[in-house]
Amino acid sequence: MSEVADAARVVSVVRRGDIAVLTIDNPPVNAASKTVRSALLAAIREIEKEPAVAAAVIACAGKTFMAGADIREFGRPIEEPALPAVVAAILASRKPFVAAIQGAALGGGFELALACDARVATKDAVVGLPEVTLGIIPGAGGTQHLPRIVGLAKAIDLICSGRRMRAAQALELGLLDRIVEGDLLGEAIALARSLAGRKSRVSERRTPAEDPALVEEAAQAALKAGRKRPQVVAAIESIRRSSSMPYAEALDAERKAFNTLREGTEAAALRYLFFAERESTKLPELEGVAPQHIASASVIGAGTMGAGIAMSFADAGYEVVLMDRDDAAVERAFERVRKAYAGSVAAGRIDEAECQRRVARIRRTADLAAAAQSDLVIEAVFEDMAIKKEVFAQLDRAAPPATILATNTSYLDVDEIASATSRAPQVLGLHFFSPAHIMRLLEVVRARRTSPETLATALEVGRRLRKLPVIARVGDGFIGNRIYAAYRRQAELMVEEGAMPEEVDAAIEAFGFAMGPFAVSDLAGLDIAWMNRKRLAPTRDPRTRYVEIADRLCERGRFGQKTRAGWYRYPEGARRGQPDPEVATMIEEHSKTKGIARRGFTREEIQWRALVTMVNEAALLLAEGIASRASDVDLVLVNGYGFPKHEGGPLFWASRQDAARLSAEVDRVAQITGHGFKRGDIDAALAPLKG
Ligand code: T1G
Repeated sequence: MSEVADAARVVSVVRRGDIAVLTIDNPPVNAASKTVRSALLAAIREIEKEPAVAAAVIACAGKTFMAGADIREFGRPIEEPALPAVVAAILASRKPFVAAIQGAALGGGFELALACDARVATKDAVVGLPEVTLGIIPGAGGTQHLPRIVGLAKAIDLICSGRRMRAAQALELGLLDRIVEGDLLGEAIALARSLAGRKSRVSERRTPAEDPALVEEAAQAALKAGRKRPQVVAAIESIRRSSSMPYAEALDAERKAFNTLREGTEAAALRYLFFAERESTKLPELEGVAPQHIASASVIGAGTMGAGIAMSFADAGYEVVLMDRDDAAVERAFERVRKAYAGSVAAGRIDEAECQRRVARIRRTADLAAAAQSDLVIEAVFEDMAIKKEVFAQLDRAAPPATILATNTSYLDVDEIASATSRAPQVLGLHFFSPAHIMRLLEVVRARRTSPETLATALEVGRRLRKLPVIARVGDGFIGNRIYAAYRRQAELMVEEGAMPEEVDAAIEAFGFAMGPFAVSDLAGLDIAWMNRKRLAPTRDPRTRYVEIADRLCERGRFGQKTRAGWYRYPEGARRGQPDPEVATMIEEHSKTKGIARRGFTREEIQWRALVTMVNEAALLLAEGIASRASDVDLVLVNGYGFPKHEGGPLFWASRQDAARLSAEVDRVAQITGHGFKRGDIDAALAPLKG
């Protein structure tokens, strides 16, 4: 198709009397691709020459306004005209422009709207500048135009958080001129007509004067929340320039900062994760498979996980039943749920009315057969195979034929659990992460006989819960726990060889994890993994290296934070664990007993050993088909295990390392770990990322 035809396809211009309506039509989200930019610029220049045109409206076809620049173009030099040229053309025009916003006006889409003289939107529209979530800053005037409307402090808050605003909030901030209930385009045309002959340019507004202390406070809060990431630092600097530097210079500096960040590794990692999230639920065998309609859900087991899962469903608007073996247990859990919702009201996350709506959606019962009547039943009882199989057998007998049964097990064999029922095609794993009503990640565990309909239904439910569903096959620990177990074991081997827990944690945190493996173990509780080790002990190969230190800690009742002692000790009121000389002595004696001469570790060595262990385990489970693609593994580690987002996940990180070094480091870990270490085909695992 010729460029002209292409341009006409994505941007059409229709005259409504003296108003020109420019409509962008570039499915699925009207991204500002090169073709859209060229066509828009040509159209703006065209109507500029049209004396009969008094004003213009920019609108988008489909369910959303422009959702920003075309992120797919970011990995290569941006072709001209770039979006700033389109923004500049609107501002330079003598004719007023009105943006008509439905769905999402995000990033470059909102920058385009900000360049217009006025903006109208539907009430469910969202607007925002989420660029920092992609490792960049707004690059088409956002850091110069937004502060001119909302002030420096607010602009810092909105741009550095990347927060999306509902239309009502945007109207309050003066970012919208009207919210339209009915005919969006009609209202936009009427407003444009009323502005004819009067051009107002945001670029000519001055950034409102503000108490510097308030601006500084906003900057410090943004740096803290944004962990001082380079894009947050650059955003604050650029926003500040909107009041300290001439407009054209500040705009130029914004673009330079945008391009520098765009070409950086952090932006590449965050782009990779953006598209990985959109790929994670796609499987060829699910194409055209219609999900079952799920109106109600039940959760069996009202422990911490069960209560959190019930809240997730209530938050998403589902009627949900919470069941436990006796009324007292269910009521205790329900009290915890009420308290959690009251906390959300107090924190301003939801209002009282919404709190009451969510609480009212959660019914309680001690009757399993009654709970089995929902469309979807999720079991979250004690991690014991016999107990789970008994529960599934009872549910299978009581539930209607169409009901889907799911287990929240975090490592047990879902095929074996399914074998306790007569409906294996309707059985799968839904592995939530604690706290279940907060953590986005959801491992959807597809058992051998899970049907495509059941899987498609689970993915749809996951999306409706606003979770990030990632498909895993059955295998010990699925994707996340399996990789995490290998990583934690390597960390314990390093402690046996000479490092101290606090050294390993410091190295891992320096790489970007929020917490190192020993601090995480103490937070999660050492007793859970201990039970699992005891479960595996009878089948453990005596030739494999095994570090008994954690067992010794548990035998002494040191289960972590909950007993104020684990790998660290937790004096009254201490937020972080403190190294404990008693543990240091235990570790040194342990090495001596094993005849291991303790040695020093550099931070880099600790990091590489931990990371290549993760990469190797990921390669193994990809080869076994436990995960469908490398990016799924990265999503799991980033969203469920604290792997630093700006590194993109273990496999994305590995794809950026020198292959020879990577291979040598894996060889070294193989040699040190000894018997039982299985080497994965890392080249094969990374090939899709290097394509
Ligand atoms: N560029 C390219 N593709 C995009 C895209 C974008 N900006 N946004 C979405 N897609 C694709 C996505 O990959 C998927 O593709 C399909 O559209 C549907 O998306 C200069 C530099 C708009 C709220 O950060 O938040 O502007 O999988 O599944 O759930 O300053 O998409 O079907 O092949 O997410 O309805 C800033 C990103 C860019 C917004 C719709 N903009 N998008 O959600 O659909 S940076 C953003 C979203 C920028 C300027 C800077 C969401 C959505 P496929 P989807 P959805």
